[in-house]
This record gives sequence, structure tokens and C-alpha cells, in this order.
Amino acid sequence: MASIQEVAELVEKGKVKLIEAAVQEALDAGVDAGALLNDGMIAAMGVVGAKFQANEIFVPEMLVAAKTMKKGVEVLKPHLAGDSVGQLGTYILGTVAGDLHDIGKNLVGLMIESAGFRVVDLGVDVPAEKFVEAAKSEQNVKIVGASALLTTTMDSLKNTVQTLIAAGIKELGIKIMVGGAPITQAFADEIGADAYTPDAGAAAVKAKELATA
Ligand code: B1M
Repeated sequence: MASIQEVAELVEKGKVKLIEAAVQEALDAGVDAGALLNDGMIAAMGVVGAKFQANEIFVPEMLVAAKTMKKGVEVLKPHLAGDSVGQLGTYILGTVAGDLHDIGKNLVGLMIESAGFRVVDLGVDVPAEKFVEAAKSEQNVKIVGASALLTTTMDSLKNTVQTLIAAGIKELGIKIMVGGAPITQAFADEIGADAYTPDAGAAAVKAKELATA
């Protein structure tokens, strides 16, 4: 039987071909999907990041670990998502310009969807203007969420939020949420975002609160 630890090791070592079966095996054995995600895969990405920082691994290894995690999350998806999609309105989501990280953003999308929103995912490296365009053209938009994973793209997040504000998004009653590892509540306040949350679960709770306030 695959354990949380084994799933973490497969992600850490980038064993793309083995991850789906291991996650399924763990689920079948009754291991909690949330624990497999948080204590297994997300924890493993933390180890990968630390090894990268210590020059023990390089970008290709980080990339293959990310691919492995994505495959594992696909198996977890039905166990994490709910079935009330769209009831709370539309949530526009994306990773800001210059930033290619999408695992955290995808998890936020998954949790937001299971909280009852229709999620329009703009992808990665999204120009500020594209967020504005989507917020104005999609139906029943309640929230725009932007993710930034690099200290070097914090400025891009600031530009995104300020472009949204300048385009009159807040006057339309649309809220702006931000997140990502280098982001803090203080930074979110400074750039004029309506909310900051540290993780995907908290993002879903906050989104629901903002949309139903
Ligand atoms: Co990159 N990378 N990376 N990387 N990478 C980090 C972020 C880094 C911390 C690694 C390190 O040095 N320890 C470091 C950043 C350092 C810094 O900012 N000062 C780094 C670097 C330096 C780089 C490059 C510059 C490396 C290079 O080329 N020399 C380069 C930049 C490319 C670019 O974006 N322009 C780069 C590239 C890559 C890959 C492409 C190889 C790959 C990404 C693949 C992909 O995403 N498809 C990658 C990876 C995998 C990582 C690490 C190892 C893992 C990221 C991850 O998926 N974490 C990462 C190290 C780490 O995180 N410890 C690292 C798991 C994920 C679940 O967490 O994304 O934080 P996270 O999301 C969380 C929260 O942040 C929050 O909720 C999520 C889950 O609960 N959250 C939100 C996220 N968005 C939110 C939005 C919200 C609310 C909450 O509201 C809207």
C-alpha cells in the first residue's frame, strides 16, 4: 500500500510514471485526499525548492517534480472538488506576467470551484490587461484572483492590481484577491487588494465570504 511518505518521495524524485498508481492505491487504502495533497505532495515541493536553493538539483528536476505533482493532483481532483460549480458566480484566476508557476494557482482554482464558483483560468504569465478584459467580458464576475510565486514578480502583481483598480473593477463590485509564497497581508494592503490568503483552502473560504457579503 502506498503511504503519504511514498507519494511525497515520488514527487520529490519526479517519478512521473509511478505517481498516478501510487496516489490511487493510497486513496483506495483510505488515506485522506487532503493529507495526500498537503502532507505528501505540497510538502515534497517544499523539499524540492530547498534542494534547488542549495544547488543540489536544477531547473529540469524542478520541472519534472512539478509534472509529477500535476499528475498526482489529477487523481486527487474528484476527491477534493464539490458539485455546486457556478452557484456563487465567476472567479477569474491567473498567474501574473513574468511568472510561470501554476501548481499553487491550480490548487486555488480547484478549491474555489469546489466552493461553488465557475472558475475562468487565464493560465500563467498573464498580462494585467488580460485580467481586466476577462473581468469585464465574462458573465457574473465576483472576484479576480492573481497569483505570484517569485519575489521578482511581486511588482507584476502590484501592476496587475493597480491596472484592475484603474480600469474601474472595484466600482463594478468585483473584489481582488492575491496570494503566492512571497505575498503577505501587508503587501496585499499596500497594493490595494481586497484580500490575501496564504493557501488554497483559505482562498476558497475567503472567496465565499466576499461573494456572499
Ligand atoms: Co521555481 N522557484 N523558478 N520553478 N519553484 C520557486 C518559487 C523558488 C522558491 C525555489 C527556491 O529557490 N527555493 C524560487 C523563487 C525564489 C524567489 O522568489 N526569491 C524559484 C525560482 C528562483 C525559479 C526560477 C527563477 C529558476 C530559474 O530559472 N533559475 C524560474 C522562474 C520561471 C518563471 O516563473 N519566470 C523557476 C521555474 C520553475 C519551474 C518552471 C521549473 C517549476 C514550476 C512548474 C509549474 O508550476 N508548472 C518551478 C517549481 C516547481 C518551483 C518550486 C520547487 C515549487 C513551486 C510549487 O509548485 N509549490 C518552488 C519552491 C517552493 O515552493 N518551495 C520554486 C507548491 C505549491 C502548492 O505552492 O505555489 O506556493 P505555492 O502555492 C500555495 C500558496 O502560495 C498559495 O496557495 C497554494 C497552495 O495552498 N497561493 C495562493 C498561490 N497562489 C495563490 C493565490 C491566491 C491565494 C493563495 O489568491 C488568488
